[in-house]
Amino acid sequence: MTEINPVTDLSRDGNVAIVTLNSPPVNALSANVRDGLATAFQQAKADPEVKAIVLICDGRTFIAGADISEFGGQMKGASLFDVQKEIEESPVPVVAAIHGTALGGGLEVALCAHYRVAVPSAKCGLPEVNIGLLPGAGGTQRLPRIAGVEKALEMVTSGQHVPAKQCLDMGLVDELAPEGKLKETAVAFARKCIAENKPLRKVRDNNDKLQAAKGHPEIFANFRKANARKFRGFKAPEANIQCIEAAVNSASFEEGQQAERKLFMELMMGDQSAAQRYAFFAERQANKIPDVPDDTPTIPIRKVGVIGAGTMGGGISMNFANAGIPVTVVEMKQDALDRGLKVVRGNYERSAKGGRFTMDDVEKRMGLLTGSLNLEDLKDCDLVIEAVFERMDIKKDVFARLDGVVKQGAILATNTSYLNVDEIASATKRPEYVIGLHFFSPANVMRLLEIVRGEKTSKEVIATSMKLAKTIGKVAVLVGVCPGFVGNRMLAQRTREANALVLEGAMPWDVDRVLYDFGFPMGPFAMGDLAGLDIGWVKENSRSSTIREVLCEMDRRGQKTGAGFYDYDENRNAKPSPVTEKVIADFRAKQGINPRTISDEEILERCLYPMINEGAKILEEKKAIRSSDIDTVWLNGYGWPVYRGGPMFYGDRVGLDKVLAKMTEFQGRMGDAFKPSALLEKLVADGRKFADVK
Ligand code: 3H9
Repeated sequence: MTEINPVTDLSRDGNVAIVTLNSPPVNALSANVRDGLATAFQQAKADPEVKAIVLICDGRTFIAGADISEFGGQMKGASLFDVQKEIEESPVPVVAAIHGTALGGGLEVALCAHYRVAVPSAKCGLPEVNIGLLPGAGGTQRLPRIAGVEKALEMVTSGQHVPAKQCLDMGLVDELAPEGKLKETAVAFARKCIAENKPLRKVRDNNDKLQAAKGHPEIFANFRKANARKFRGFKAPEANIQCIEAAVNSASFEEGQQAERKLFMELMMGDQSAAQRYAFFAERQANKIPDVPDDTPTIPIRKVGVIGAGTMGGGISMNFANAGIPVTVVEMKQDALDRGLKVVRGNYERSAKGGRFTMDDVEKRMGLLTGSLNLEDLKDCDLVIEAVFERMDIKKDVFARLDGVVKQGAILATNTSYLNVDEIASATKRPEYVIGLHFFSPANVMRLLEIVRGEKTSKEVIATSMKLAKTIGKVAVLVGVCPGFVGNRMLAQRTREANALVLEGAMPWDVDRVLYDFGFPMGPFAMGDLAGLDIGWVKENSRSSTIREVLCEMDRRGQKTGAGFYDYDENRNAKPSPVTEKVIADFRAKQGINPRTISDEEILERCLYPMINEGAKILEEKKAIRSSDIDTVWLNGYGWPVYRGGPMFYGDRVGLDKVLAKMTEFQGRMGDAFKPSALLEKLVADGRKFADVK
């Protein structure tokens, strides 16, 4: 065995050379890895006894891509293209041995090998689109040559990780190795290449699959049309499509690769990829809690209790059943329990019909859910999550009772979206075991989990909650106790301004359009109609004191009644409503408001800058650990477009001086709701950004 460099070894098994990479955590193609690979292949090829070469990785995965943290800086050492050339031009066959994931540049390296062997649990993909990029090392040119144009389009624009068995079917992988026997199988495959004198198959030379798509521009037109909604606002999917088009229409592989290079560089230098790369690291950074080290002990969660079988409780329960953890769901009345479990079953059956899993899986998951009307049945749960009505007295009562029933050492969590977790904890004798687990609706779908740390919550309970979030596939962000925590606290600013703008002269559809064009999936008024305008509205107490109240009084309660802020047709398509327009005009007249024309620019600034300012207050009060955690909340729970990086990233990009100047102007015009936070003022005075706050 020869150590080529600290991350690369070269060894021999008879006449097969084995190049082994070991660069934790994911063998990303950093300068060291590229140098090691280039040198190892040169040395292996220079050895006259070597008749084939196997490339394999130690650790949990094959190469998971280029090293994203190097992007935007000066590239050092051998280029990825040098490495690929060493492999593809090898005079002896090269076999890539894949386990874990072969992603991005990692798959692009494997595609230069002459053959690929993988274990069944391995996955291959070109996920660059998810960080606003495209596979820039020939991936868009080689993949369609092996998988065909349609499949390649799907893979590069979705970034999906394709299981090894499917890769085998599409020719991306040549042989499956038994689990745990990758090295032996790859070496045996290499020996077969030698014995059978197998050709040095280069993917780049295989044009058959491209021929099939030549002269059929409709393949691309149809694909764009079918995905227009999904790709809205993003630059990378279109650039990926253009690269595959170039593969089909170029005179040579090199010409196609040049087109790929040009588009790659444009994306790499652009704002969207910078934002998406930031979001990638922000999400992972959120797992790091300065005073809760990685080796903090955790509590095993083998059984979960959920109180409440409503929309929220049902959705929360599904997360655990999906992860194979049994759940006891407690309701007060049998019919509410039956209804709740029926909704869960309906959700699962819909997924099964959509092909996401089998009907057997539906039964398996339902089998993990036990309904009960008795709190006592939660006594041996390791974690109980309360999802009852959002009222402090009710929550405290539930917690006091839980404290008496549930075994010592178990976690008691509240799903409150707004209330004071410390006050809830005070109803128990174990406040160190109380935490907020704020799921977002629909709880089985939304990725965000705000984990609310109470004053007394123990580190063990925090570490357990963070780990559990991973188990159930959530993006967790640790936040502190304050009204609305991070997400809803900032949202309240936007809601206030959206309503104020309508009073001053904008129409709900103007506000919605501006936010939709910014990249949100929908604006606040369309969202209100979807959720139901009558959430929290009580007919008897309604005094026509807001436009929303007036609409509810008219039975315009949103999509479900066919009308709300908008009018809806039978397919729930929204149209601006003349009725709402009149309601607004009358309301303004009653209040003595003389409407004015409001620019789109003002709408955007009024909706977003107070949110950014509130984010600054949250940071200042240390209710979030870092500004990127706030962004992670907004990206995963509130539809902030990922290509704009989150509100704090956006503030930094716009320039905090500009945000401060506008807030000061708004404060002068409209009062202290716009008072700039001390942190914002200080950062501007020091010429610093939110990202600099450590
Ligand atoms: C590319 O390849 C461009 C090419 O076309 C070439 C053009 C010329 N770089 O996610 P995890 C870190 S673009 C640097 O928690 P998991 C990550 O930050 C790239 N670092 O683990 C984390 O660090 P820390 C295309 C990376 O098991 C640690 O590894 N490839 C990279 O849940 C563990 O990550 C991709 O986009 C990277 N490429 O998931 C794949 N990847 O511990 C991106 C990971 O300090 N990666 N890290 O927080 C992934 O999708 C997942 O990380 C993976 C593992 C599925 C691999």
